[in-house]
Amino acid sequence: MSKPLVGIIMGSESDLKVMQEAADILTQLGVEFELTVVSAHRTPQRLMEYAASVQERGLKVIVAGAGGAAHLPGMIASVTVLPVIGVPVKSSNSIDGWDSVLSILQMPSGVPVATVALNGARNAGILAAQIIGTNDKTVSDKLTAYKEELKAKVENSIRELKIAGYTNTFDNE
Ligand code: RP5
Repeated sequence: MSKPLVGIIMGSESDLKVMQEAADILTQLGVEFELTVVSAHRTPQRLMEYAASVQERGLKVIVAGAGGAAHLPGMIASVTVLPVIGVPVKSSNSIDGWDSVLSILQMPSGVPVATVALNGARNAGILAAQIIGTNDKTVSDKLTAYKEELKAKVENSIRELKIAGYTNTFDNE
């Protein structure tokens, strides 16, 4: 096994049901990753040590998920210069998800976090792979094949709707 290039972290093990999707798509795209819990509020020392170690351990991108008062992605971004992708999680302590979205999204100038949609861990994984793919043709080829699959699914649903009898004057052949 080669060294992980993406670090997936989350504020609590309870976030794993969402964050697993980032792990799954990275596995599908052949990108090595590591995954652990780092809590900004419950283990602040670990947060600082983790963030300080990422570059020397060879990671290239961090995917960080948290819910409620979600400070983990922003605090990691405050320490490292690696790109940080934030995943707002709709957790048990979240009012409606907006608390987590805004905590991760509304970063001060100078400390960006690339924020995906609420529970959007799959997109976070894809974005991480796209960053890795800028310098890795194997990964970028897998991403191209993945996009082709997405296109084929849409084309298939267009055919099925036609077969089901829906009028569509746009795709008239
Ligand atoms: C956040 O609090 C975590 O990221 C999690 O989304 C939420 C709830 O954590 P638990 O109480 O389930 O451990 O810090």
